[in-house]
Amino acid sequence: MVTRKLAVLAATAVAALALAACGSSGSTASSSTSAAASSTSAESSAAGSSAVESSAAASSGAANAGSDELPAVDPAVLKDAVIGFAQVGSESGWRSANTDNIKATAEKYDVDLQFTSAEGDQSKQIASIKTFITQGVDLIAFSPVVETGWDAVLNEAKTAGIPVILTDRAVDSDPSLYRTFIGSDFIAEGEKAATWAKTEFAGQDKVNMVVLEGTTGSAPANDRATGWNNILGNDPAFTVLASQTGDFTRDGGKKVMEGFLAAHPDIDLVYAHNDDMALGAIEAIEAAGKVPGQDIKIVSIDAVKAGMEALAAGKINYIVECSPLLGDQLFQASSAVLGDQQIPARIITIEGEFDQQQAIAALPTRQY
Ligand code: GYE
Repeated sequence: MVTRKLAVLAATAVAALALAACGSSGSTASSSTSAAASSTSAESSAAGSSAVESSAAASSGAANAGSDELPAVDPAVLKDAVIGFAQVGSESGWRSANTDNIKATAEKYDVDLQFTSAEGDQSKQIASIKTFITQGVDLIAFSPVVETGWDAVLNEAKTAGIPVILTDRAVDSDPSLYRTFIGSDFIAEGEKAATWAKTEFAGQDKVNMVVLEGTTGSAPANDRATGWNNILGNDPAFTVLASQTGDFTRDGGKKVMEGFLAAHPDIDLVYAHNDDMALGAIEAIEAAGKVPGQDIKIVSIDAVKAGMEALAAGKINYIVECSPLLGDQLFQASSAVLGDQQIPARIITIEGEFDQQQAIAALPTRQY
C-alpha cells in the first residue's frame, strides 16, 4: 500500500531563487499542492470516509518510500560512506521518530553515520558541522535549529568540497551552498490548520485564540505562523489573546498554557505548532478544571502517536500531519550526490490531516 507521496520541484533557477528568499516563497511553488490537499481532505471529511485511507496511506508509509524523482540508491556508493548528521536535539516525539528513522535507514545502507545532537543550541550545531568538516566526512546533512546564521559554516563546507543536504528545516542562505532541502511545506501546514479552524468556528463572530509557538526563529515556527495568517490573519472573528513560544516541548506547552489560562478565562481555541505542546496544554487545561477538545478546542501539527491518541480520545480536535520519516529520501539523495548525479533543489513531503475518526482509523498502522 505504498503510494507515491512526494512532489519534487525541478531544480530550476526560479525555484532556487524562490527558496533563497525563505520558506514563504518556497511555499509559493507548492501552495497549489497544499490547497489541493486541503480541499481533498475537507471533501473527504464531509463524506466521512475516503480521507481516512489517503491520510492513513500518507502517514503510514509514504515519506518512507523514497522518491522516483531521485535516482535509486546505489548500495556500493552508500556502503561505508561517512555521513555526518547534525540533529536539532530531542525536543519532541517528532524529533525522536526522525532520529530513529535516520539511524535505522543509515544502518540499512551500511552508512558510517556520525550522529550528533545540538540540544536546541545553534552554536553546538555549528560546532559539530565544523568537526565534520575537519574530519573530512563524505557528506554533511543537518536539520537547522533556526533559519538564520548559516552562511559562514556552509561556505566552509563548500570550500572543503563537502556536499551538504538540509533535512526537515530550511535556512535563509543561498541555495548554492547546499545540494537540496528535503522536508515538509510548513506554510501549507499552517494553512491547513487555519482552514480547519475557519470551518469549525464558521458563524461564530468571536473566537478567542491563543498560540503555542514553536522554537523562536525556527523555520516551522516562522512558517506555521505565516500559514495560519495567510488564511485567518485578516479574519475579524479570530482574536489572538496571547501568543508565546513553548519551544516545541510538552513541558513548555504546559507552562505557557498555564499562564494563558490564568490571564484569560475565555479561551476558545489553542493553535499549537506541534503535538507535544498541545499535549502539555491538555494537562494545563485539565488541571484548570476545563475539558480539552470541548471547552477549549485544540488544533496542532505533527500527528505523532501520542498526539493521534489524544485526537482519537477527543482531547485534540484536529491534527495536520508533518512526517518525520525522512531517512529514505535523505540517503537516496546522498547516494545521488556522492555518485555525481543531479538532484532536485527542493523535495517536498506530501502529508495528510486528521480529524477524530480519521485518527482512530489511522492509529493501528501508524509507524511513529
Ligand atoms: O514539528 C516539532 C519538532 O522541524 C518539523 O520540530 C520539525 C518540528 C516538529 O520539534 O515537533
